[in-house]
Amino acid sequence: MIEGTVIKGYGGFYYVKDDQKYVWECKPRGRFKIEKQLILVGDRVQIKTINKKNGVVEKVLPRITELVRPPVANIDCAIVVFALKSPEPNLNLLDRFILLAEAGKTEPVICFNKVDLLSNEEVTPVLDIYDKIGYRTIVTSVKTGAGLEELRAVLKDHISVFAGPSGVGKSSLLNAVQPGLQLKTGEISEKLQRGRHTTRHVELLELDNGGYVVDTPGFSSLYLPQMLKEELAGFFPEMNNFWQNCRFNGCLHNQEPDCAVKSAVESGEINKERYAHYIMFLEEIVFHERRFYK
Ligand SMILES: Nc1nc2c(ncn2[C@@H]2O[C@H](COP(=O)(O)OP(=O)(O)OP(=O)(O)O)[C@@H](O)[C@H]2O)c(=O)[nH]1
Ligand SMILES: [Mg+2]
Ligand SMILES: [Zn+2]
Repeated sequence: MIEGTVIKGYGGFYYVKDDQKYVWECKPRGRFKIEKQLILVGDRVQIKTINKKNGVVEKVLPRITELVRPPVANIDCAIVVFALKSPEPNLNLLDRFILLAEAGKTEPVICFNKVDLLSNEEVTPVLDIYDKIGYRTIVTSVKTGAGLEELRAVLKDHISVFAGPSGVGKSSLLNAVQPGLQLKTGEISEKLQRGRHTTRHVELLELDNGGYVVDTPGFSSLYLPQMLKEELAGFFPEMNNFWQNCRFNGCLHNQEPDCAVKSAVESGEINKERYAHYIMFLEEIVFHERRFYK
């Protein structure tokens, strides 16, 4: 048996890199299908080799972390990439990505790319929202090289995933961070102002500085992770300083009277747009509870 890491799944095969950095093309053992066990990129697996090139995945070792979207295992750090412009950042989607990362026990780092397309005054308000909450943010440009050194430092010695909508520059950033990767990148369609899913597969790449990164195809919508409505506020760190002062225990910061979180929104201490997303997410969770737990 050889142990290795799944670096890619493609056409029914899993590509497993062993500790000598040799890549084996593997089929999963038949029972994986029966037991509906999934093999994810990032998984540590044991394989039995058949010849000098092929093997069979016999066992998936226990995962340290697991992200549902994008589907990857054993990641420490989720680089949530959004373009500041072209395509316009969708902050509702950004907040969903952050939530997914945190629910998957993975630290989110927000990377605002394409800063070359905006003036400083245009960048500051968006950045401020997330800086103030305490999220780690990086502002980058593949065109000017801004922020790339900082991004490299974040990736060093970590296993990170690049996630975000299509066309925001995930693959371009990776190419810039490590010349030689030669990942395919795509033009933004002028008419739609969206990418066209240039990256088609989830793939784990090894960096020269000791880090590993997963490039993923972008997506434009995202379901929330499964959780109880009472848990949601815990994923909005800016609410932490306030909810102890709500009148009701178990206040959902929605319709309840004397809610300290709502007061903080009114006084501007909590960002209104973030709060609006909180309410939208809350309604989504309640809707799912009604459907599934009745
Ligand atoms: N102006 C500007 N354009 C950029 C920057 N980074 C990437 N682009 C352009 O944005 C387009 C999309 O880049 P990709 O790297 O393919 O985007 P992606 O996020 O990997 O997209 P998918 O693989 O479809 O998810 C390309 O035309 C890039 O040249 C940047 O910093 N500034
Ligand atoms: Mg890409
Ligand atoms: Zn409240």
